[in-house]
Amino acid sequence: MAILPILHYPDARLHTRAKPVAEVDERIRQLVADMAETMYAAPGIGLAATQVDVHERVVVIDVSEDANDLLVLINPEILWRSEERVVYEEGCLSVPDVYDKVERASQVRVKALDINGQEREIEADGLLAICIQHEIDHLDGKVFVEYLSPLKQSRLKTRLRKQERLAKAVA
Ligand code: K1U
Ligand code: ZN
Repeated sequence: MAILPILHYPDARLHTRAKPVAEVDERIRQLVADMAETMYAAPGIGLAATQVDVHERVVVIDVSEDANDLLVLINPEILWRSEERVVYEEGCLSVPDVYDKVERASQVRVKALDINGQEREIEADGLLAICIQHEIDHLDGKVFVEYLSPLKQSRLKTRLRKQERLAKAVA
């Protein structure tokens, strides 16, 4: 297993649309193991392959209190979203130390392959529903800050580019 480097916004590679996984084989199982280790080490409650510069449709999520209930979604598709909406202050491992409110569907039904390549359907609400939508956005090349106002996005980009320059200068 390995901890993988996470891309940081505004890296252009975060806007790549991930391709479907053709076969859930040993290579994908190794990717899932590395992504889970990376998510738990961060720590985070989700991670999409896009964030580790792998542009295939793979997501890991664990919203349990004890971080011991890993959910693996391969080629996830949202089949249904509730009309009811919820606002949550989201974070993102690709946008460190930034939290802001995002409105999303409060419930979703999702179809995905599991780690054995079996098709599963799950219904989710609460933080799991929010996290699933956040991670599928990553696979579609969308970062949560794109839901914020253009002014907030532009200020954030300027601040994060400056931070990245400073970090490189002292490294
Ligand atoms: O996709 C990611 O960048 C992971 C992200 C998932 C997420 C968080 C909140 C709302 C929607 C999606 C994170 O895990 S950010 C870190 C975080 O929320 C957290 C970290 C440790 C303990 C509890 C939460
Ligand atoms: Zn994220």
